[in-house]
Amino acid sequence: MAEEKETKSIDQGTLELIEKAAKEGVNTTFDRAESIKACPIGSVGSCCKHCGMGPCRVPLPKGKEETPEDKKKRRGVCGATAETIAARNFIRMIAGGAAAHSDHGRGVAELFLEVAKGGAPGYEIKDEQKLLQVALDLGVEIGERSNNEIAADIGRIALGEYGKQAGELITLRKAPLKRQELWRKLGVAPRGIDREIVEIMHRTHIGVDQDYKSLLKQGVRTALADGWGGSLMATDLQDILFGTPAPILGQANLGVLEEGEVNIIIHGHEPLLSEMIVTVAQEPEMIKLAKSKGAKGINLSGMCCTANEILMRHGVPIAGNFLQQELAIVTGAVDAMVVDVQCIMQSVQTVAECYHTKIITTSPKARIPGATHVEFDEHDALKSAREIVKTAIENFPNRKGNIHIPDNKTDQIAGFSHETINYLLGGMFRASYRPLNDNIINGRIRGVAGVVGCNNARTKHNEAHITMVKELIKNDVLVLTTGCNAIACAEAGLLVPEAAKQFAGKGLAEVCETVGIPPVLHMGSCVDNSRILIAATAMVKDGGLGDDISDLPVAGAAPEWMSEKAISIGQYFVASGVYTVFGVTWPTTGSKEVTDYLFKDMEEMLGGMWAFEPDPIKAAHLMIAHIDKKRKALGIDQARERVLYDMDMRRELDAV
Ligand code: BF8
Repeated sequence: MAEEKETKSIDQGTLELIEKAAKEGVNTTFDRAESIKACPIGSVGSCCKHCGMGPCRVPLPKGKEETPEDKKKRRGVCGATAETIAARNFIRMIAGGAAAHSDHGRGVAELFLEVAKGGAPGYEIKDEQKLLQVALDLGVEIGERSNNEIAADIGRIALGEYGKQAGELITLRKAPLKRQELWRKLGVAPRGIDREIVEIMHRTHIGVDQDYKSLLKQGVRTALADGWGGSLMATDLQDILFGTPAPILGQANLGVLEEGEVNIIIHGHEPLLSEMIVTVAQEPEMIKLAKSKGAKGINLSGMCCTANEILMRHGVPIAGNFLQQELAIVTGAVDAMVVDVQCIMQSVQTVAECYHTKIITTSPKARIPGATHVEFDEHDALKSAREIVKTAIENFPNRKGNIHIPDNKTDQIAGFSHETINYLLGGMFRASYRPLNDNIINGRIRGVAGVVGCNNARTKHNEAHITMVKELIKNDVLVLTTGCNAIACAEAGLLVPEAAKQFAGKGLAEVCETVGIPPVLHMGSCVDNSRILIAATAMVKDGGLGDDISDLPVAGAAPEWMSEKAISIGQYFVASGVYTVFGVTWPTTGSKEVTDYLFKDMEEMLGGMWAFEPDPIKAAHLMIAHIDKKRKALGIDQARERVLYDMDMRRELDAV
């Protein structure tokens, strides 16, 4: 039993709850991952189910090299080759991911416009400085106009970007100039967000685009529409409405649940409703009501990316990441789990039925049979939030008594938006990335890695995340994190400044100590990967590290990815010039041509490319090798060999 437990998570509390679930006969994702085998043909992209003549399976020949004769036979009923099939499947994943992020962005833009027009009481513009910055980015007149007038124009322009038919997305202009030119030259600058996603669905319909290179190019265009379009707008508009994150102390892991309080977990992705729940849970009438039911108070916590959103802005604790969602309910202490969209397992409802937990769905786009539905109305968001919090409080007396909350929680410092990093490094009046660039040039920091993405029930929970991140920081690579990787890092104690001394290499530790930052910087949720793009652009603009993102000593990774969103993110990292390594499994290995194109040819085209390596240590070293390659190309590889830096040497390096 002990051995079996060991294979499922590196986190003690998670293991305790897996065991509790087993004892109580509760089926979880960990059980299903064992009983359901992934289809070996579909998982490598060799199954086409896009029409009623299929599904057509076109597997590689078993146990031998593929011959030209074999290749001829690997076709679907319509004649589509294994390459076409793998590329179609891959870019449909991009379409799914880009749609999820961008539809989230659209929802934010709609609310934003309503707020500007005064139609969404309870919301307000919290970050005026960012409002003005975004106005400048989008070419909105500022002059003597009120914030609401400016915001209304921003909202209209942002919404217009979704349905735009021609030209290119305005926010592409935030990328380095050289990168923008490259996208234009390659014909991958997205026109409108919805248009690119729809075009993937069209091109991958039977009998349309049957050239894998052409299909993959549309994948690039659509992913760019996500990263530099829908996701970027979601982040920017959320910052204006809810505040741009700044460093904040919080806690993480299942131990944040409180036995004596009403526990409400907010799970999903969009902060529109969760922001209101945060407000309502602090209202004296709600606390009074909770006490009248025998609770000491109300304890809010988050799960998955909603958790990151409300942590970054309010310090609300995080109960867990993707693979911990059912286990939170297994504690027996969750009175309500409020969900909106994305990464919510349908089984939270079946697990909840074994305890007393109420699952409350809130989005008209995402219903779960058996759950309570309280539809979020942005025109009266406080009313929706109050109804939800009341439902949770009234459920407190229904607990069944079989409660176990693991005794594990860690401190974390989150809130590292691009603006915050800029400020921390350079100060209010000379905010810049200069000290980061300088420390990369002088070799104290070897490079920067964006490590992001999901958990995957096919691998040991959090293991690849933590192994990779520790290996990177040990080798003086500063890590920027988002999504479920950020939560894993928080749970492992990597998001506090003291972690630098304990886990980072000497150079990185020195810089972290001087600036007072952790070696791993939590930048937010998955849509906030756009913050990493902006940080990379700021590094380029600050000078000394080349003139495009592809020149920077940086790399990206998603060691435990599973969602389509992760594929879209990876593709926009690659298309932005970043070498990007994924773990677990790779969805195109059924076609050598398609895989080679992604892993090799894309570097020639875009300066960034995909790689696949399930071993997190090896993957970290692929990233480090790439970082070193870039250092060499920049002529700063020698700097790392210097041991002591006197002032003259520093000045010399500053002048590079
Ligand atoms: O958007 S990292 S499991 S929660 S998909 Fe989902 Fe993956 Fe977590 Fe957030 Ni992102």
